[in-house]
Amino acid sequence: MVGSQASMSPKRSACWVALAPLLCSCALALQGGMLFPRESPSREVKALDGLWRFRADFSENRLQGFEQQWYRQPLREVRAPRGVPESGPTLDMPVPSSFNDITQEARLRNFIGWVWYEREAILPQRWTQDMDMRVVLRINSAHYYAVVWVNGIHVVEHEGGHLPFEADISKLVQSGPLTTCRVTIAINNTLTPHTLPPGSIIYKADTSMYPKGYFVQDINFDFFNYAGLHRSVVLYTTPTTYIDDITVTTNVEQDIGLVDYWISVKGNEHFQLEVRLLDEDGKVVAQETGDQGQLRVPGANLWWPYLMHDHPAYLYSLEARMTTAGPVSDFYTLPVGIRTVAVTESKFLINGKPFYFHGVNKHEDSDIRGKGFDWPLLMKDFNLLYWLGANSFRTSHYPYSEEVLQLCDRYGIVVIDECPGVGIVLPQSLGNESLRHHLEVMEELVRRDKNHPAVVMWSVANEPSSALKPAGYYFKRQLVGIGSLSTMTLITHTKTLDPTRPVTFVTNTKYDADLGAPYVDVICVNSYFSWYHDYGHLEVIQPQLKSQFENWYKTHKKPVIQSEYGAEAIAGFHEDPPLMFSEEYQKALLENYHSVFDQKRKEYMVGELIWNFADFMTNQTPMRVIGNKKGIFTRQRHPKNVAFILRERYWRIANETRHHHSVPRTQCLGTRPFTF
Ligand code: BDP
Repeated sequence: MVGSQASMSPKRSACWVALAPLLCSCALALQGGMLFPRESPSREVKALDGLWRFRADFSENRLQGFEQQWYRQPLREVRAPRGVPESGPTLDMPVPSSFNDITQEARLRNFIGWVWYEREAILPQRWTQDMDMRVVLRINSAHYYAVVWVNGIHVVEHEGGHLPFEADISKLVQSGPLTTCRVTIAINNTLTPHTLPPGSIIYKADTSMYPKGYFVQDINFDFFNYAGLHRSVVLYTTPTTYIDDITVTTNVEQDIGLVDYWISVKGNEHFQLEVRLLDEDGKVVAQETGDQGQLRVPGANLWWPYLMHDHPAYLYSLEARMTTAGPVSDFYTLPVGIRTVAVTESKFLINGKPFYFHGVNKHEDSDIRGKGFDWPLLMKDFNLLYWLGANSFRTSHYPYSEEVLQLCDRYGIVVIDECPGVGIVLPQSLGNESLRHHLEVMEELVRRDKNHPAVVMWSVANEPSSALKPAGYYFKRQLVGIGSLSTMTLITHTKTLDPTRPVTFVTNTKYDADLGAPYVDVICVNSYFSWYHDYGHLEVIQPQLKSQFENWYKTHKKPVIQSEYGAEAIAGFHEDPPLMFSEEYQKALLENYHSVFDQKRKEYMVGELIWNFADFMTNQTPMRVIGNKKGIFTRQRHPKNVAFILRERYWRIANETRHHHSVPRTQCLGTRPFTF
């Protein structure tokens, strides 16, 4: 990679500098909600999926696009001033998709720096003429840092590649006789020690070995840093007085389902709210008025995980109807699952019943699309999860698309919702600057996913260097100074945002050295016995795994999940006796793990999540053969032999634990509202 600087426009650095005091000064609470854009009688949604014009800024400093203000006129018409070389023609780029694997250009696949996306959207006339309508531009995922212009006017910037952000563009599109608007999005995929995930740009200054200005992106996580517009970009409308956010928490008393709700309305202080809860047959089972209240549902159908009940994943619909004295009204419908979550010293309880996670870790990853959202892939994955008898997954190692979580709600797949805190290994990634950003990402994550019944636990990180001294403070749970969010560290902060769900992070640190583990609700441990050490020695797995469980439990007296374990197998490689990378070795390794799991799940072990659901792309290294091959399915979702072993196991476990019909006692961790 050639270039003197990978990343930041002056604008970008300025933005980060400007954010710092804001975040320090306890003003972490985000402005406004992030309700999923849904059509309703008062709301329209227009997806801007399809082909966008695309140009990567290959200039040496990667700043040509900013210097030439590519956002000011349609990208295709940009003519470089005399003497300055053209940065190249535009390409057609599909959205949603990563850009990396779309073309045959190696330099685009490995590109670091700014890429530019642009397209026109045709607006219905009423959107531009009805002054009682808001028009909002929402970008569901732009990895990693994004700057957005509409008709050449800067409208929003956002840091972080996995969570949505929005701009109200009503004024821009309603200021003249416009029928189209031009959306330009510049995206920078550079990772620094303070981004999430972190990374470092390494400059290779030795010109006897590298071309002038050569640099590479170094990362400490094991998946390819795909970039681009990974999820839909949408335009949607609301009335000018509108339902901005809804927060729902649920509880159960005897056989009565309790749905507490808080609704925030923006645009006018004078409004009425009617809230109705409908069952799956469309019958109103409870109603209330006002912006907060409790809906009581006698004989409630609870939301149960897949394979735990005959009718899993029961969803009610919460219909919110806001009216004002004038003609404006707004409608929003939110799916609601009534369920409780609790953790004891040795159990994870859903609706008061012990829940055992038999599931997978996933990635958003596939051929050609990279991390681009794709409905056929998603449905295939859910069909495979059902086939496998999996009841859960962890969103390793970043928040997945909202459509994924909606399907989990509908199918009863339980989710450990992980933020992009992966690869936090350098001491500077455990400092205040990183922590501030991490707290904000947790706010964005909880704000987006708080209402999903499928989400039962937050994971704030994967395998951080939790033995390093600053980790104790970084992950801490106690409130150090009342009234100041900046003094709350990661786990406290997350628990304040959502007192109803347990919080964890996933560790691979030794049980007696982990400074963050005292603050989690559930111990989640990754281990790779007989893979990353004692290679080839399957016989060490059982004693090592037993000590792992016993040590963690003895030290912390908390339920334990085996959050990762696995072995690489290249589909079609066979060896007997088993050798590493053969399907037989993967099978034998799993069977050794399973015999220990079967002892420990009678005690305090509450879950096993295989690494990984499917093979996935990584950086090129001598340890990886075109990606990580620890999938039980190939990247194309073909089963390896081990998928059948796991299928037999998961169905057997499910049959031991299904059919819990009795009504649980109240088991919620709390019912306070969120603090947005
Ligand atoms: C674990 C990481 C995961 C890796 C896996 C592996 O959490 O992201 O892909 O190791 O090496 O430590 O396969």
